[in-house]
Amino acid sequence: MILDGIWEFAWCKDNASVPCFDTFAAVPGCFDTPGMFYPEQGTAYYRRKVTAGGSLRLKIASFGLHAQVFWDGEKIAESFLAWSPLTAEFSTSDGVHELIIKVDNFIAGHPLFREDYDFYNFGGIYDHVTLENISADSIRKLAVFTLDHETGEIELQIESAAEKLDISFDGKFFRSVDNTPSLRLKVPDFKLWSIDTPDLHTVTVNEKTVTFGIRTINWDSDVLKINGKVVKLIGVNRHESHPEFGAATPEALIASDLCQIKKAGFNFVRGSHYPQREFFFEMCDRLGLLVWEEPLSWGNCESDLQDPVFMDTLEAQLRDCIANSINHPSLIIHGFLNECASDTDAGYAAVKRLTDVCHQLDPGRPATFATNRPLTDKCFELVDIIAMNIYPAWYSGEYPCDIPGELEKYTADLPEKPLVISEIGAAAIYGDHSGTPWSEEYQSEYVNTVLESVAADPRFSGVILWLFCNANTYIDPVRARFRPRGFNNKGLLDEYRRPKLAWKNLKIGREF
Ligand code: ADA
Repeated sequence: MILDGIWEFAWCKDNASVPCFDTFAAVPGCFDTPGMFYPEQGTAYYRRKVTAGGSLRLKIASFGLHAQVFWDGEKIAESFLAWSPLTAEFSTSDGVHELIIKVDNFIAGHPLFREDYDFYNFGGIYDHVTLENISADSIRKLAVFTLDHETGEIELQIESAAEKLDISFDGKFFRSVDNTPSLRLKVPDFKLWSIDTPDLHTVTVNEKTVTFGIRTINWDSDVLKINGKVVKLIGVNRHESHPEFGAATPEALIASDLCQIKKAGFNFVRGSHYPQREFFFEMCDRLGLLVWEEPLSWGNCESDLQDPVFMDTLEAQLRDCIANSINHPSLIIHGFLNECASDTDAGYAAVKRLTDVCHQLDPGRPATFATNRPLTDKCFELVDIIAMNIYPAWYSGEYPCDIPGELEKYTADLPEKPLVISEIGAAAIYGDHSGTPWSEEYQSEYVNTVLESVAADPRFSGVILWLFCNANTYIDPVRARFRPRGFNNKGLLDEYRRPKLAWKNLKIGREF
């Protein structure tokens, strides 16, 4: 049962006041968008009646920043893992019940979010709220791993108390087996998933069906391969953000963003800087767009990396990301810790810990983090891909600057691993045609020079432009100098998806 819709709504400036339900709000929806309480921090209460009974699983697919769930007045779940699903399993009598979701967007005291993060973290319920009946025999986990793209051999990992497992592929019965946690088999009549032919399969085990794709990723030299073929990533970073909807972007908007990205010739999207929604992955699977997902973090200094609460919460979210996204063939890179203190011992320990988690839970995908200190980084030996955020001719270097020359600085003396520019870009204010930095012309020329330079340089396995479209930031006197209008203006489109010259004149080379 999907519980989306218009719920009763109450807003409090603090966490403790008694809520007064004097209006209504949409679920999914953010409460700190301009039509609501932007840019205040506070607590929102969403309330509705639900007719249900038995053993239930309630799921809030994505929220921010801190959520608590009350069923008939009793707290049944709480989570600080913003952007990840929150689930509660519980039993209740048949009848009509009261459901309240309490969400706040306080930054102080949050285990993962920090005031200096360079994006506005909206408050609210970002994605569907669902309720389903569960039984003791329900399939609790069904994960598919491609073992061999030539034969279509896969491994199924299953968690269930059911005695027998009935397996079907693409709706056709395949085999019944005794309960087992792991099973290797060959998918009948399999088709490979790739960027150009994103063919998908379904597997059903008892009552549960998941969609998956058969493809392998290989990174044992200095190139990346998908299904044995070298691939050069050309992509954009994307924030889940829109001035009217906040992070609760409608699925129609996500679909249109991703279709435009694919149509423009890109093959890759980095979900910066938090877990991505299920719908986002479903679209990328169908479109043949490759994805980098990462848990919530940004620019973390040594003290964060040494803080057990921060690190434990981050690891918990990384584990969740991997478990939730494991079946999506579009997901090809597990990331974490964007621009952390990776030139320190604390950085080394943190990157090692999270890389080990990725390798343990998912040996079939490479793990990495985006560094902003490529010349002094200590962690390249730990990760599978070297990924660097660099901003020549924006934060460094003379204007207009020799971009190919700048790129060369970063390629010397690196271990033999695929090398990707995980962020590069320049800001442009929509409508500024002065030709100087901050103009559409400057950004357009910059972006095409970057694309051409990376295409021409075999040392790079890809480039991920910063940023698909403008995204909200917090507004304060210091930020105002770098984030005019309260936006990160490096979008190739503006925040309403109006294309700037850079998008209209994109030149994506054939090599990609
Ligand atoms: C960093 C960071 C991005 C954004 C970008 C910028 O590289 O990873 O989130 O802040 O800089 O626009 O300066």
